[in-house]
Amino acid sequence: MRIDILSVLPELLESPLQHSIMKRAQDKGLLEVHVHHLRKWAVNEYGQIDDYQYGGGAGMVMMCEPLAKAIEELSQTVTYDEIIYLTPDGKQLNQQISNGLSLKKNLLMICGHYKGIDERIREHFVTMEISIGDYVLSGGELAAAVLVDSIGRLLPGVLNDETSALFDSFQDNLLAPPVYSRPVDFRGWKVPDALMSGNHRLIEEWRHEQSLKRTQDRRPDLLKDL
Ligand code: 6GU
Repeated sequence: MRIDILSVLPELLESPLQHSIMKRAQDKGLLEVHVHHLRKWAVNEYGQIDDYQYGGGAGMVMMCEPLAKAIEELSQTVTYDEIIYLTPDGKQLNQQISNGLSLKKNLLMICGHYKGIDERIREHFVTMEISIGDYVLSGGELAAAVLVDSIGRLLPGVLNDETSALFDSFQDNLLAPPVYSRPVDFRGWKVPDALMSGNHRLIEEWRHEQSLKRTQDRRPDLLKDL
């Protein structure tokens, strides 16, 4: 999969995409991420990409021209399956959306700043608008990093058996069960007997029960969705 990202703060995207599982995905050639500085398509020699909003009011708007030029130039070499604008008024990201996007070949992500991007870019270029939750971030970069991570780890071959996405919370609308490691007794706090039984069926039953209980207690809304 290839992901292109348009940003005015590409530095914010570097670290999250260059370590751990995202690094492995790229090293293995399963994921290619290209971050483009929007200033490359600025309207003048001062690197301007934003301007005041019509109608007045505080806050700048990211202008049409740099975004349109960037999208059109990139689209000459890549055919995008989706052009995604990261915005707090988009559809809230969930595992289903990430699963769907992980099946695509080419994605373009646009990170907003200031008051956001000119509405005409949303109308004429953007095919999907995504928010990562009901809170405000300073810009779309951290949201784009979250989205790339959630998609990238689903690509076939990125995760190994141990980290398999099949066992993730949310993949089956259930939260993950509690986990324990050595020692079996820490300060008198014991590992549940079921996990020490050596009986795989008993262990799986216990884990499933715990998942259900945890989901009922903490996220009853997930069970309603089933
Ligand atoms: Cl995608 N962008 C910004 N700026 N804030 C957000 C967000 C996105 N999702 C939640 N808050």
